[in-house]
Amino acid sequence: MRERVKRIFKNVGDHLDLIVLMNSTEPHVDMSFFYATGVTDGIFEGCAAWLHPDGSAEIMTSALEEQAAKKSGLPLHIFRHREEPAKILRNLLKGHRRIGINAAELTYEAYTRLRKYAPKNARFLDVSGAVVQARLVKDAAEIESIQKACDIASRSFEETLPFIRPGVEEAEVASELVYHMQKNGATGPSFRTIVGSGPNGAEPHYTAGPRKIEKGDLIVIDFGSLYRMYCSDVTRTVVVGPPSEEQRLMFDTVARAQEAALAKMRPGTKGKAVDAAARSLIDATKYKGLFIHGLGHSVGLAVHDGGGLHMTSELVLKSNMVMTDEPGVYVPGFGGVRIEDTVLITPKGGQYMSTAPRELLVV
Ligand SMILES: [Mn+2]
Repeated sequence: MRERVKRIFKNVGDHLDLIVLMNSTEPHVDMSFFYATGVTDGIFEGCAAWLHPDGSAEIMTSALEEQAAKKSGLPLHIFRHREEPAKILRNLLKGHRRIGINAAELTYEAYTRLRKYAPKNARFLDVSGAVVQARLVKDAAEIESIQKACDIASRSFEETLPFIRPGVEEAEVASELVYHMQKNGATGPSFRTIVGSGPNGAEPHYTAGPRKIEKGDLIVIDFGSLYRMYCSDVTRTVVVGPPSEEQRLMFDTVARAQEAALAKMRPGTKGKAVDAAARSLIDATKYKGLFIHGLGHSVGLAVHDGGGLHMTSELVLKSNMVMTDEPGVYVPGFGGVRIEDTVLITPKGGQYMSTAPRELLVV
């Protein structure tokens, strides 16, 4: 993980003595802790990673997570009761003057503790931008985990398809999908599974509820799995029974927008140009203005892992970034269509990592 730590320091530019990534209580756990240490299991509440400019790192961990932390091969500072971290923090902060913190993920309470135990003349600097920059470009191990998360999600979706039929509740479809993902080796879902049937599909961030699926529904199914702490993010829209002309047109419009964006997903392209490729296509149809969110986002240790591809995005794509390509059209009261894939940026262009069938599936 030395390279990852070095990359964070390099992105900071300024000289720093130390970077501290400090976790609080779930969900206030900084995923960068796992990025920098390479730990792939455990929760690590109240734990911290100490990063040094030479790329080395140390972990302050509770005894609860000692075994998971050991696998990192990094030096450990283990605490067994509540009073111990104070002593460890004071020792580890000693002699450091310029200390980097990931302000985007550090709670104010944890920051106050760091201040308390740091030398009086220490200065804290926010390095969250440098951390995001480092995490945006994935290394081989990260790509391998995301690919596995995509494979599990794709396969589980196909296994769930026969279960989707009139009379089944959205929530039942969601649980069936999560069941298959975990059975296929996922640690769990990477976010709350969305199954939006009929009019519910018009709300992009609807989750899943008691509505029973009806004949003629479009169903937006947005899901992903977690593998070795890495996420996948996929959306498929299915139709119950033969699609109407309107449903087919909506679907084809979104499918063409997704392809148009994919063709732009190559190194050197700005996020806003990728978004525009899909948006201009949709806005040239009767669905103008109904693509109401950004085109995509980075995926990694978090399902929204940093940068995004949207109308004003200045983010420049680089090889080995992993981004979603997820245009949609939402017609209030009628329903929605979204098609989403997790995409690896390669020197030759965007490559779908998720492989679940992409055409309009009739169930
Ligand atoms: Mn997404």
